[in-house]
Amino acid sequence: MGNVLTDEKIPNNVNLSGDKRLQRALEAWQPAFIDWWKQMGPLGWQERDIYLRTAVSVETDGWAHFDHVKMPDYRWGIFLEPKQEGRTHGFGDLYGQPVWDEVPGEFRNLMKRLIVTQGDTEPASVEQQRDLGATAPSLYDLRNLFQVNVEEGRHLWAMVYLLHTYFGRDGREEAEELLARRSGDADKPRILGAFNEPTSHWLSFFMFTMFTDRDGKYQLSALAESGFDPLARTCRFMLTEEAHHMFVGESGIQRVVKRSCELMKQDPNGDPRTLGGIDLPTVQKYANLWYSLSLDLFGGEVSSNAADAFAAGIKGRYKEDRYDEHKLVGSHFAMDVLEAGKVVHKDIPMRNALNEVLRTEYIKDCQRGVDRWNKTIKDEGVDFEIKLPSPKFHRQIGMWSTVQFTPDGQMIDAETFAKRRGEWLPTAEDETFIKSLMHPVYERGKFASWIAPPGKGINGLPGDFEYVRL
Ligand code: BYC
Ligand code: FE
Ligand code: FE
Repeated sequence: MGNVLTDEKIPNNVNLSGDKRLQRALEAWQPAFIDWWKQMGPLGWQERDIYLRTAVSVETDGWAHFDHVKMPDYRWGIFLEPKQEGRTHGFGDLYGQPVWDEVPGEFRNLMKRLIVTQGDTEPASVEQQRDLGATAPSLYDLRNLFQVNVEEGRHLWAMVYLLHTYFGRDGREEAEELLARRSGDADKPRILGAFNEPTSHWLSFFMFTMFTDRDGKYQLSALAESGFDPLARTCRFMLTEEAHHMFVGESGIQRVVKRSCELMKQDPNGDPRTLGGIDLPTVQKYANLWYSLSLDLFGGEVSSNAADAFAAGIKGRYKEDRYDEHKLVGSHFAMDVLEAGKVVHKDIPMRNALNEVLRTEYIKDCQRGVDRWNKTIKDEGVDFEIKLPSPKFHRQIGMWSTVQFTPDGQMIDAETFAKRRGEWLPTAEDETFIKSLMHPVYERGKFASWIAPPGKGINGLPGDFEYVRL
C-alpha cells in the first residue's frame, strides 16, 4: 500500500506530494474547511483537549491513534484502501471488465451527483449536532459526540479528494458548495431530507446515529462495490470509522432504556418521568421519527436512477459478493407498491427495485439493533417492546409519501393521521420535556439522570477517564 505521510499538511496515503497541482488545490480548500469547522462545528469546546481517535493508516490493526487533541488541530487526512491489482467490475453491464481509475465521460454527471450527495451529508450532520456539547450527559458521551463529528469531517475530506482529483474545475466548485450549504437553511439547505432536521437534544442524537448513520453504512457499502475504483477504496475505509458512530447510537439508546426500566421500578406509579428519566413510549416515538426519516434516504422504491447507477457499474448492492447473479437482467423483486390508491404486492424489474433492495437489508440491520434494546428491557423484567414501524409509515420520499399509514401499516386518511400523529411521533410537549432533562454533566465518571453508564469505556479505558479535559 502507499506510504502514509502524516507529517504533510494533509495526512494521506495517496502520494499527494507527487501531484503538486492537486496538493495545492486541496491545501487551498483546507483553510476554508477549517473556517467552516470553526463557524459550524461544535459550539464551544474547540480549545479543550478531547481524547480522540485519528485515522493514521489503513492497516486493519493499528489504523487508529488515540490521544488528547484540540478539535481544530485534528489531523483530517485522506485514506484509501490499498488498490487490488486486477480488480474487475463486480456487477452491472460491465461485469467482469477491469475497473476504472478515471471517470468515463458518459458517467461523469451521475458519478458526481452521487459523490456530492454523499459528501453533503457529512458536514450536514456536524451542523445538526453543533449545539449538543452544551448538554452532554457525561464526559464519555461528550467525547463520543466529538469523535463522530471529527470523523464526519474526515468523510467530507474523502469526498472532496475525489471531487478535486477526478472532476476538475466542476469538482472544485462542488467542494466549495459543500461548505456553503447549511443544514435546515431555507435558502441553501443540505441535499437530503433527514439532514435538514434538527437534532436538538441527545435523544435525537442517539436515534440519528442509530438510524441515520446506519443509512451511511448501507450507502457506503453500495458505493464500496463501485467500478470507479478510487470511490470504492475510499468508501471501504470510511466504513471502518462508521461502525463506531452506529455503536454510539445503539448503545446510547440501550443505556436510555435501561435507565427508564430502573426508574420505572423505583417510582411507585412506574413512571420514570417523575424521577428524571424518559418513558419507553416516548423513546418509541423518537424511534418512529428517525427510522422513518432515515428510510427516506434510500430514495424512491422504484427508481430509474438506481437502475442506471447499477447498469453503469457505479453503485452496487450491499455485499454484492453474497449474490450469485450480478447483471440483474430479466430478474424481479417482489415488493409492495401503490396502485390506484391500493397496496399491491408485485414483481418489479430488479434493477429498478434496487433502492428497495438496499432498504430491505437496512431494515433487517435496524431490527437486529432493536432486538438488542428489547433484550435489555426484558432483562430488566419490564414488559415493553420497542417496534420498528411499517416502512410505509410517515414517509416523505417515494410512493408512500402520497398516502398515510399507521405504524402497524394500516392505510388511513390524512385527517385521521393528523388527529393521531401525536400518539406516534414526538409532539411539541415531548420535545419540551426531553429538553428539560438535558442538563450537562461534566463531572468525571458521573452520568445524567436519564441514561445508564456505559458497560465499558473507550479504547480499554475506564468509564471515569478524563475523556475531555476541562
Ligand atoms: N431527500 O430515483 P430517486 C451518511 C431525490 S448517509 C431529498 O427516488 P435515487 C451519513 C433524488 O436526488 C448516506 N431528495 O432516488 C449519515 C432525485 O433527484 P433528481 C448518504 C431526495 O436518485 C449520518 C429524486 O429525488 N449517501 O453518509 O435513486 C451522518 C428521485 O430520486 C431524497 C448517499 O445518499 C431525499 N431523502 O436515490 C453523516 C449516497 N431521496 O435527480 C453521514 C449517494 C431522493 O430527480 N446518494 N431524492 O433531482 C444516492 O445514492 C442517491 O442519491 C439516493 C437517492 C439514495 C439518496
Ligand atoms: Fe460519514
Ligand atoms: Fe457516520
